[in-house]
Amino acid sequence: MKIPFLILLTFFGLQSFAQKKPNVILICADDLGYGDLSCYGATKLHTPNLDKLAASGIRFTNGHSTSATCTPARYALMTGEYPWRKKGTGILPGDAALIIPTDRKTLPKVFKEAGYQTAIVGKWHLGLGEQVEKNWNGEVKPGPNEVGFGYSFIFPATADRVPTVFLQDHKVVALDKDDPIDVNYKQKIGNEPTGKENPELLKMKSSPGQGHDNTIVNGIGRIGFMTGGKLARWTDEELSFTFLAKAKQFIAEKKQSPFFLYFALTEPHVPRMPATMFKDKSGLGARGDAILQLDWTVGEIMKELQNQGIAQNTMIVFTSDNGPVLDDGYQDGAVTRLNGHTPAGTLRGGKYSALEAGTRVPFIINWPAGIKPAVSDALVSQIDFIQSFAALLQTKVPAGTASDSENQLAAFLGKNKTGRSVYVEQGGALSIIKDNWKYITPEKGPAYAKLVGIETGNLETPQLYDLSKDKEEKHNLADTYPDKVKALAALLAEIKAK
Ligand code: NG6
Ligand code: CA
Repeated sequence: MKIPFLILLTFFGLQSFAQKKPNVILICADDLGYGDLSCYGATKLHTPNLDKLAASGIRFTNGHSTSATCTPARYALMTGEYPWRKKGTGILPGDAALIIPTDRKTLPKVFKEAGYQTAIVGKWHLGLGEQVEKNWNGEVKPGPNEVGFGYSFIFPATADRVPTVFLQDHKVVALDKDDPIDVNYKQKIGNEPTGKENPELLKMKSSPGQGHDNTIVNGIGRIGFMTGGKLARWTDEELSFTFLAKAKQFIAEKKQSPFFLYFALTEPHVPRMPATMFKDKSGLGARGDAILQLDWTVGEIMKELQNQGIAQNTMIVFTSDNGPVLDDGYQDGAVTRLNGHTPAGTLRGGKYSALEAGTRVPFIINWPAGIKPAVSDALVSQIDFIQSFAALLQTKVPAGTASDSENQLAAFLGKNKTGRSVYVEQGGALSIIKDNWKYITPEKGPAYAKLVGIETGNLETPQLYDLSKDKEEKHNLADTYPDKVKALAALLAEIKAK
């Protein structure tokens, strides 16, 4: 007979422990694919820490972000709203303004209002300040602190975009008033070398036709132009160590009160320039090495929770913002040294794609005091975090906000095996999934994105897949079930009109 863990705890007189609000650490990787971890079937790469997290938690086989790129996926995670409802939620440049209204209910606000200490450490990519033109040398706001994080230690956009600096709360870290920072995405500023003009200065070449040839920082050509802030610029090799140190510090400082930490890691997004201890370790080039670094970082967090004595009642949610890409702008061995590794597992597509690998990502929830180890096929999504955590913490999300988010707490805790019945995915095209049937809307444009080497899912006629038997999307059944196509198209139109 199986006795639920919470009842067991009560039986042993540990009721107050069982009822204590858990700490929550949401770890979001950047561009990690469904097949990139050994617990998801990878055989050429070994990720022992994430495997351990999965084995002692719930490993979801049908866990999703909303979108096949970063900004929209993270917008949905924060707000519980489908990003395609709002203009300007595409991949943001490094100087973009904040795209989340500060009066909106967000995931960190749900925690904050329930008495949690909240923090973000890592990649932000949801814009900063009220406008594009901003002074990077003063207080840069509004940003993460204004949308619900009590503490923030971030980089603004992506590792391949300027400004390549950290911001702590509202300030660039290690700012030098005699060397002010300026950023421009329209034209070159200053006299610093660029990847285009001085390729001989690069330690990692950018890929032909994929940009990444503007200002050179740390031997790497970036997207966008930057001057000044020489002391403030990060060293890519220690990016993750820096984030890890800040995350550990927050955990140690806040361990007495419940806390919510959004730990937004940069691996394995480009440029992949891991620390020396991971260089060449995977045998699969820099992308494999970056995944080993990611796994190690997660292991360090798990160790820290043990050391602080709070591992039992800390929930770790691990996921990724979108699917995998090998060549996303730099020649770093990801393609040439792949060695048979399959970043998307058996799925079709990848980052940018409407096919499953665009948004179906690794998804693990571990909470020793609250859930039993399992593998779940429930359809779960990051868009449901806000309503589900509000339910867990017994707080309310006002009507009219987070309106695409569902309370799927039971699925997240392994008590419900189905999860969502209806879900909309965003690649280039929108898709709708209902009861395991997936309809991809007709879309013009190339079926294959050559530069990044990914199937886009674009087809000018409808696509219909039965994911219960064919999550590989090999058999387009649109002609066999025209009524299903019609019904799903109508349902999508209805959701869009909401
Ligand atoms: C693309 C970049 C890619 C990456 C991506 C954002 C080019 C040619 N490609 O536009 O390198 O930065 O944007 O990735 O510029 S994401 O994971 O943040 O969405
Ligand atoms: Ca991403």
